Amino acid sequence: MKPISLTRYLIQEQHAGRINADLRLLIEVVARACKTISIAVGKGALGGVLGDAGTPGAQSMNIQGEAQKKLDVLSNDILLEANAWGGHLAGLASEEMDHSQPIPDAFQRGNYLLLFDPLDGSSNIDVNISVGTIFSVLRCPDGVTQPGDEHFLQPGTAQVAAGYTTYGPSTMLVLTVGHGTHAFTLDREIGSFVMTARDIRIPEETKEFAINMSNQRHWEPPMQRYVGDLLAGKEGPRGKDFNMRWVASMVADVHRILTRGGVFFYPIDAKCRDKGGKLRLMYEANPMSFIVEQAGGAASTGRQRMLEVTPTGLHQRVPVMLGSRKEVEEAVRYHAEHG
Ligand code: AHM
Ligand code: MG
Repeated sequence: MKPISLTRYLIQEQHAGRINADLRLLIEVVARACKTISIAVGKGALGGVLGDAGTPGAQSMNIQGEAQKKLDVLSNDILLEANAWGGHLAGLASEEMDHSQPIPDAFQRGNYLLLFDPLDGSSNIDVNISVGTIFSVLRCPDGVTQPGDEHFLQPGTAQVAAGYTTYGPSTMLVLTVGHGTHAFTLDREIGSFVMTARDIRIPEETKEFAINMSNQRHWEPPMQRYVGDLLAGKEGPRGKDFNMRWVASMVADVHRILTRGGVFFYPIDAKCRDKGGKLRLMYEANPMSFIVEQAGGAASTGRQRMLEVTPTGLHQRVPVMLGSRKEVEEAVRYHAEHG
């Protein structure tokens, strides 16, 4: 079969009545912005884009109190600029911005809301390890022309599209519009995303898990017991040996899971307990959970299906467990036993 471009795939989805022209064009704009980010990431030190944002002694921080990298700021600007005038959005929200932004009066407005983590895994930028962009698309509530933060607080089940781009050895865009999860590889010579995996299926079972093990002593008891049983291997209650991988870029870890199965965890630990977790519901957990569910996997907080969490804040954090369905269910079972 001749490979098809992202553009052609989106047109086919539109003709099949699964997306409208506005959503198609919105996704095209996001994909174009990701190509620009890919070029900036790819230049690395040659582009003068590595290192921290701000000035020495006056490090730039985001709303989460995290130090921003130059590429965090640049990627945010690229996505904002590209999407502001597209005509398909009513508003945008970013992990790097305190509040959402309605589309200015000077531009044509549309009916969608876009949320993004412009450069996830940015602690990996300076060491040349994969980073990525994650995005989520919601509908703007009827009758709202100037959306505020509260209009973005919709559960993950309300997403109409979600995707991520991973800037690794190759740049890949993984997308769902609610009809399966598909992957597109950037053909750098022709400058277009080409479908390289249709209808990805995550194996239901796995022998590979991803977690930051250095936090082990800070986890809650069910997580301690669950991972303890994985580490016990063949001799333990699980009766099989598990392998571990941790890139510390969620996009790269999730991408591996979509490719060959596995489970990803960022549980609550003593360091992030007050905040509710480390990863963000609206920019990371929800879009990734939609993508994973559409590929036959599962995603949970440990106590609730991720996509059914009612958001209470734009930058809300949650514990995350997602990937191979049966293994996520196993981890959830450990949590249920602890109440
Ligand atoms: P970021 O959005 O500030 O880059 O943080 C999110 C990242 C995830 O990509 C990754 O899974 C996690 O933080 C890594 O955390 P740790 O450094 O604790 O291993
Ligand atoms: Mg992030």
